[in-house]
Amino acid sequence: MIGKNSRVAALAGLAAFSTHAALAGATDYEFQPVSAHIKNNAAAEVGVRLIDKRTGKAVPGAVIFRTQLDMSPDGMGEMLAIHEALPPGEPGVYRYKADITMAGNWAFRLQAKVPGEPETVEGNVVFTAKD
Ligand SMILES: [Cu+2]
Repeated sequence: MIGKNSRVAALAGLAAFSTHAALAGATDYEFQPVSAHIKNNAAAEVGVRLIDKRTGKAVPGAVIFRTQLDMSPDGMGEMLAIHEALPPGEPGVYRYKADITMAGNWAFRLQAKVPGEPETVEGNVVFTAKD
């Protein structure tokens, strides 16, 4: 029994280390709002800039493969907004057209693959919608 418990402990330690190592890479990047204020209408433009925090520079070429826009900052995490990607413009800036149906604070959650970074980069950017 002692041997089995030791093995479990060793595996748990390895898992903790792996998680830490993964965060060290992905957290070099940050999604920031182009403008934290958006319109409260059916064609609101939601823009994020992906920054490499080590250089302060915008990062082009990221593949954003999962997004969700919800009102979790105002306690309405189940309230979602439909959105679609807009064509690329300024390098390192990723824009979406969103159907915003309520004034207040919206969280834009992203998961992305970034060139040269094996780990998935995640973002959670809060926007405030006003009439
Ligand atoms: Cu709401």
